[in-house]
Amino acid sequence: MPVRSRQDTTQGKVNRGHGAGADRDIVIVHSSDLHLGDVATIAAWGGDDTLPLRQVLAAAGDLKADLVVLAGDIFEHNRLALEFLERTARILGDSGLPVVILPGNHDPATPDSVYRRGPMAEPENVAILGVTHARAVTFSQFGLEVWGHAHRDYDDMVPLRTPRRRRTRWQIAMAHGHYLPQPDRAAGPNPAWLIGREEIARTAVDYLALGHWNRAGRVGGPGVPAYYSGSPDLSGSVNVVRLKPGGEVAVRRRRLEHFPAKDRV
Ligand SMILES: [Mn+2]
Repeated sequence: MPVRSRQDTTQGKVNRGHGAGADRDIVIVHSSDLHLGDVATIAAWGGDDTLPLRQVLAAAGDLKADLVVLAGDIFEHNRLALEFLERTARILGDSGLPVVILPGNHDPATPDSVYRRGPMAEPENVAILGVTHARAVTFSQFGLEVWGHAHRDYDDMVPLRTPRRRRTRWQIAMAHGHYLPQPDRAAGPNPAWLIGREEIARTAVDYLALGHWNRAGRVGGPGVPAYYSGSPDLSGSVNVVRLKPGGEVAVRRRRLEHFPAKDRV
């Protein structure tokens, strides 16, 4: 495998789009929790083991999205066969869409991760936080930075620790964990990877792309737009984020053709 930079730099990799400009909306498609390789659900996908990924990318293609962000648990676990990783990497590469992946608790960026063992990090249009980029990816043509703390092992951690200073006009964060308005981490047994309302506010980002919940929905306070996308097969949708020239951020859901919504949002 090629040695990759772990620096937070602007570089050619994934630094592409549909012809930039601050004079039009920047369109971002957000999904998470695809759990590819989960044998229990492949049957529900008609035996098609990459269906959720292709559905998300097809929606992004239809929308002429500038960027796709996948907020963790793209894979069910880190032991998946190389053949499957090769197939998945090819689907991502062939999409031609810039994609930023944040490893989650099911697919953390361990030394034997799905993101390191196979070719997942090889397509030019794919960036993986914690693997190809330590903490942030910059898309200078959009004046946009995407940052997030990857899961790097199976232990608990604070997904929104140490928010990153804004360096660009637009800033998006990604986090994979469980929202609890006021987490008290000293108070005994808690779900792991807690994300609190104040931590969300402190990011001061234009959009926070969350993963870990299978249902879609907004969390946090009235300031930062913080959304779970939900999993494709439960939410039946992706989140579509539009960064508008006037500074407004619009978020809506777009239905996926092959996944009827089950979460009644
Ligand atoms: Mn998860």
